[in-house]
Amino acid sequence: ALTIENFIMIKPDGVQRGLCGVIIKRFERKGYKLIGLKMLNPTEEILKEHYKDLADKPFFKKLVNYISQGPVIAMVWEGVDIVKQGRRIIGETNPLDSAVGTIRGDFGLEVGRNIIHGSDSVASANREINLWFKADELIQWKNHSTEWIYE
Ligand code: DAT
Ligand code: MG
Repeated sequence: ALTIENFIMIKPDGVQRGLCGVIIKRFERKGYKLIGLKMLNPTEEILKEHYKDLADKPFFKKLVNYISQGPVIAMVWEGVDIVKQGRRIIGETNPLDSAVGTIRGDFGLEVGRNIIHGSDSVASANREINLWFKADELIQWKNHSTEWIYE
């Protein structure tokens, strides 16, 4: 089982609505390991870099304004298949298309208030982790449950 890392961010609506605990719990209970976490007010600069692939989209400015209201919770989660499984835990981009049981499916209604970000590939996860975190902000630790989560 190949262990990888994923960048997950609770957006300002998730923070304001008091969903941080339940969101973190969904990754924790699945067996993933939290190796980085911080609250911050993101600058427009970092958000424009983070979402640079969407710079030409008509919703780009609204998207950056929404998340730059802050604060956000930026996290790095580690474990097998965390990028793909993270997308499954989060749901579809539009909360109305997201299955009940996913974060967006359970807690959201609009694409412009979809609560959480998760990287869409291993390459973008690595890019986003490097954008949001310094190396010394990632904590390598041994979870005592590891041998009861992994065979
Ligand atoms: P995701 O967050 O599911 O990876 P994305 O990377 O395509 O989705 O887009 C990033 C964010 O941009 C998304 O979470 C919400 C916003 N967004 C995407 N498509 C949109 C649309 N059609 N209208 C408004 N906002 C949109
Ligand atoms: Mg995306």
